[in-house]
Amino acid sequence: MVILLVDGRSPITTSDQYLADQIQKSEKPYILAVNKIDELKMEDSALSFYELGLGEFYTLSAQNNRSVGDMLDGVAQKLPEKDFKDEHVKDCVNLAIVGMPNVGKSSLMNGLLQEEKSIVTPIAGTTRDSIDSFLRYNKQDFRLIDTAGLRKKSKITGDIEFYSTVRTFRVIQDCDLAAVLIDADKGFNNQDKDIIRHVIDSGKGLIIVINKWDLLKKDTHTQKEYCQDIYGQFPMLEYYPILFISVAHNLRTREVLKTSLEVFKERQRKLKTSDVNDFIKKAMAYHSPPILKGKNITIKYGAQVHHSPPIFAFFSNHPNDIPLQYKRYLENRLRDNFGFNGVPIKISFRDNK
Ligand SMILES: Nc1nc2c(ncn2[C@@H]2O[C@H](COP(=O)(O)OP(=O)(O)OP(=O)(O)O)[C@@H](O)[C@H]2O)c(=O)[nH]1
Ligand SMILES: [Mg+2]
Repeated sequence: MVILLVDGRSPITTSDQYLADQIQKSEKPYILAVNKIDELKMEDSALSFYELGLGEFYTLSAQNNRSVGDMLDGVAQKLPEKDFKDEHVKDCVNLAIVGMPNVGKSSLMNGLLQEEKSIVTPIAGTTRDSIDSFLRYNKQDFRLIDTAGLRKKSKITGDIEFYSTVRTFRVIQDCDLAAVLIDADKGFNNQDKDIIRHVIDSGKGLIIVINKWDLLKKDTHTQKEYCQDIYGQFPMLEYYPILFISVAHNLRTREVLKTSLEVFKERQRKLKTSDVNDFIKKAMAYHSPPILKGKNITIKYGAQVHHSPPIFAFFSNHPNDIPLQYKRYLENRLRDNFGFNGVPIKISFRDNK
């Protein structure tokens, strides 16, 4: 972990910029701390430090011990999570295969393992009722997480669907991205929507996989119509990949790995602060925020403050008054400009004062 401490009373120096670039290249966790901000009214003078491209920063006064504790909280937050999350395997694409019972999750996992020769023995996840397998595809290690099938003579007499939902949610918590399987013949239902919503709300990557495509008569069902039907029910899914496969006929199953890798990489992307600010300027020029109750809303600047999942901070004079529609407009334009296909994006609107 690196703390870059800069002098908040002098303009950005070339060595500040050099160090900021080195820190980003190192991919180590970091904190930018702007020192010598002795009192609240000096905060504004620190705004120029966004230009370093390191995103959010802490202002403090080392001499007066002002806000040093806040910075320490930031340090604690950024420490690697591996100490707390024992089941998350690093350097692996942690891909959860989830969906309603009988959609073909285990079949898909077995199918992929048979094709990719470098199998490591499947091992049981200790806290998730899951079966994990490892494979290598395109020079990348994958950990596939399948929820273990319910035992036939289960002692659980309660609501089986509720039980499998709880397990699904546990698996989602532990992945980088989830492939949500849907039975083509049964269609897209409310439980599928709940699972999808949960994946998105958890900030995980998402791909929709329509399995058993072999069972549909293709003259009446085209992929395009199927997608349109899904978008009609869940418009946000236009920004997530939808694959049509048949595990039984070995049709396009490898697409699941290819697309997963793409989504995994999109989720890791971090945009440069200058690009985000150019974007904000253009988006506002094209379609300015509405004037509400006589308030002239502007978004002054912004940065991507986090990746995996991507989180943006946009600073505005009236962060609490930006209408939902305008927020959606910004998110959609952000996606049109920068991609992030398959990845949930969060924009946090903050006060620029
Ligand atoms: N027609 C057809 N059948 C399939 C396909 N994929 C899987 N199946 C069948 O669907 C049934 C369920 O497959 P599983 O892989 O056990 O499904 P699952 O999602 O793991 O089920 P649970 O673990 O019980 O939730 C099996 O009979 C499979 O042979 C497919 O692409 N086409
Ligand atoms: Mg299964």
